[in-house]
Amino acid sequence: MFKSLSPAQLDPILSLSIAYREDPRENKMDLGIGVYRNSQGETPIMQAIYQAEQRLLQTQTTKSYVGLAGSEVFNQSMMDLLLSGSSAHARSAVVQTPGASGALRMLADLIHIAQPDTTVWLTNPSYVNHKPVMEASGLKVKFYPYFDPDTKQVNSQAMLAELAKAGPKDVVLLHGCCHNPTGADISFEDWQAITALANKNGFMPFVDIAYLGFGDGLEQDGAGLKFMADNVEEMVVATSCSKNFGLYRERTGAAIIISDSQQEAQKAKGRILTLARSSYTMPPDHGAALVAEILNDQQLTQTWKDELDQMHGRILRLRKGLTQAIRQRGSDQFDFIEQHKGMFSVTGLTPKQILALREQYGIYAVGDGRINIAGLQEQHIDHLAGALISVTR
Ligand code: PLP
Ligand code: TYF
Repeated sequence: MFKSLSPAQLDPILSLSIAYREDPRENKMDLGIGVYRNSQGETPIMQAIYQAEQRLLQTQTTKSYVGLAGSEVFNQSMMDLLLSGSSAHARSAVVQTPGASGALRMLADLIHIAQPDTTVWLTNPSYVNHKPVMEASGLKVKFYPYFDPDTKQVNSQAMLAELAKAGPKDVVLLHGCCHNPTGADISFEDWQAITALANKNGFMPFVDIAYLGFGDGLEQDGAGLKFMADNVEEMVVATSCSKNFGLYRERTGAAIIISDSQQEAQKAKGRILTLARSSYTMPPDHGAALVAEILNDQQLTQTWKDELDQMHGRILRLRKGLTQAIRQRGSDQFDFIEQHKGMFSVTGLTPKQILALREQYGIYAVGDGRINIAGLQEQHIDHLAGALISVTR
């Protein structure tokens, strides 16, 4: 049966992690996969998660099934986290999913069922898995102008000019904050302009928000999404607890459907549950149970917010430190790193230069020029600054 299969194409980011692990050099540096690391280079379990786990151990009495939508306490908490104070709250429904990845796929499947000839518009470039997931659901994919390789910021004008051509058969995917891979985010004015275009021309926004709290903090990172949710009739959101709760392997996320009424949102939720039943049936519980515990306890919520703030603060210091170290070497060509948001920056390095970083310096970065700032250790800043200048000279 399987002999006719051709070998699978490996995910470029996951393959990079494997290559890094196999590299025997002691001073190697992993700036590839999007995982937050502390000053010691570790990805520790967050304090709030640790405390919630202790509580769960004491209070959980069964591992029996939860239900197709996962934990409704978690679902409600995610909605509150993203949409508190928003008028969209009352016309939204949430399904717990295995990570944002699960949410992306369920929502893409839902769109395909509702309107099979939909085209999903992605930022150019976008998260490596966006295109494969959308295409696996049977949707067409096209890219809209986003990152300007010269300024290393969003080319807002080109983006809005292209999005003005999207219509009722289109879905426009936006990164809620901390754009992956570039680190270049749209402004609040862009959110307003895209909202106006959606209302005028009838496309549906699809927001993927996987890094809430890593850019400018919890409130500000969700501001664009909340404005849009308040002002459009229909949109969907995929969200993740992988990064901001450090729950990567626990596969914790949610799909949110915002519609013109609670009834319509619930109908869409029902269809997602049918889709889940025909694939994984139910999401894993553990991560969602922890998040629900944290977000429904004032003290745990505060512990979580404080730690997230520290992580966010550390990323800002790393961005500043790296830019300064490069400047001290007489170059301002990487100043944009300080302006970028979240874990990643696309540096503009060519695949050849990225290879040189890896071969000559043991620095692992993604082939498209992306570096994970949150993977950097303070004592390696100088080494990285020198290497970046050397390979681009
Ligand atoms: N969306 C974006 C933009 C991401 O960067 C990631 C990264 O992991 C995901 C979705 C998937 O997240 P999860 O681990 O929750 O599936
Ligand atoms: O972009 C990243 O590095 C993260 C992690 O197939 C990731 O989003 C990378 C590749 C992948 C799944 C997750």
